Amino acid sequence: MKSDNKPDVCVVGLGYIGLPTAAVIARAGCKVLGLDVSQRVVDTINRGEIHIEEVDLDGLVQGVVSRGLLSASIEVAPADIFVIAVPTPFDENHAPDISYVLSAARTIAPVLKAGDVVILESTSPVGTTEQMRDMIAEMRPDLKVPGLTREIPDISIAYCPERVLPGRILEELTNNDRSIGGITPRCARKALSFYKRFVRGECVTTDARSAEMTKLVENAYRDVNIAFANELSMVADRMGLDVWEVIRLANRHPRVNILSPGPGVGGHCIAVDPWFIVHSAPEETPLIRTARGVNDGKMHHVIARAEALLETHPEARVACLGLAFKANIDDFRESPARFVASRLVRRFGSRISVVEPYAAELPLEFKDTGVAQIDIDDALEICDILIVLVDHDVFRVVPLAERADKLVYDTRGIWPDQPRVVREEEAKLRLAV
Ligand code: SAJ
Repeated sequence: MKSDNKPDVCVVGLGYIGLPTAAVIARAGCKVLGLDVSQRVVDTINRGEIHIEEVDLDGLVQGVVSRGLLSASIEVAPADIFVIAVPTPFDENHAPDISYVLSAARTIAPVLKAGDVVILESTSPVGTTEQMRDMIAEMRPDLKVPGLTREIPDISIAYCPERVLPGRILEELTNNDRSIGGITPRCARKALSFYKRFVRGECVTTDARSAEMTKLVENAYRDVNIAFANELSMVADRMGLDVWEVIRLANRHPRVNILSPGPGVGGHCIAVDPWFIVHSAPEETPLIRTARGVNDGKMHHVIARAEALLETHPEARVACLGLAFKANIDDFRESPARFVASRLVRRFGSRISVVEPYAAELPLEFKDTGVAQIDIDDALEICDILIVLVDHDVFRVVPLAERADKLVYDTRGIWPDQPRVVREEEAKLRLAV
């Protein structure tokens, strides 16, 4: 550590979590080296630019790079703190793949020295931090590692999951509480003193396995609760009820807080992490597994209803509003809206137009389908049917007067004042689905 007492930090993985994290640590005055396997990413960051979209991240990265606090490389270098933020996907059987974590550990192991702290932030199945520790121990028999020595270990290893919401990453990185799980209590304390440098939220220490499980539980909790809302929406469709009205009323109960139905659950966290729990305890997780099924099933329900609506109006021109996985962001990965729109395009071709103000161009699967990307004003002018798939603010603010004569299938409930599809239409849809 240098004389100013600020540790040098190496952040492994410069994606949606790693880059903002690296930038925030650099803003706190630490010298940060960001490590990535992509030369393109490294070059972009070293120019002071960014390769992902996130509110205010461009200015922050530009600032810390120009002040010499953040630089990127594909080559590891010694540091005092190592933060690993690499992806943990799952395979076709929903088994978690921690190979990127282990490969990150392999990368940093040769440069570790006594006093260093290694922190894993990637969402990981329980036990991953210990596996990472074992790998480091194997590669560096000269170092005493925590949990495998009776003496004071040379290095500290901890798990500290990120909790940030895309679109609010910088704010949440600093303000959210953090759980910090050490392989030993001493490891947790070492990691704690690092996070205190840039986190204003409360940092709570625990053991690594509990912290790993906590992260999975947070996202599974949300998935299960969204599944409840989505199931209600399908029940309401069957019964000809307005689910939004029912939820609004039910939520007036002081102990009821039902989330919002939508076209399904997207993103790379909530639809993924519950599987890590199911994979570890398949017998004990019928609820979590079923919730996943309900949320994935909701996409197919939306497709079936939209198809029925389009079939009963063969002349109608149709706009799908939104492709992003949620409101007001430009992230189209694992997006139910994108899945629904592409299925409709495949079936109905150029009858469908897509409105996505956050996309400069439509994703690949829309190429050569004859589908047009139009803006919301054109959609309101030329389309007879509007299928709301994302609750972007630009859609939400369209006043009733401009859409009252449209047939609307609002999967997000953004227009509670929209006259319901006439009773006859509803009956047809119910029969069709
Ligand atoms: N959604 C609904 N109805 C709702 C809320 C969300 O259908 O009432 C849908 C969204 O449209 C989206 C999906 O769920 O498709 C997920 O969106 P989200 O905003 O709930 O969450 P993410 O995936 O952007 O971020 C989550 C967050 N986890 C929790 O809120 C427990 C975030 O704090 C985590 O850091 C992030 O996962 C992560 O990286 O794990």
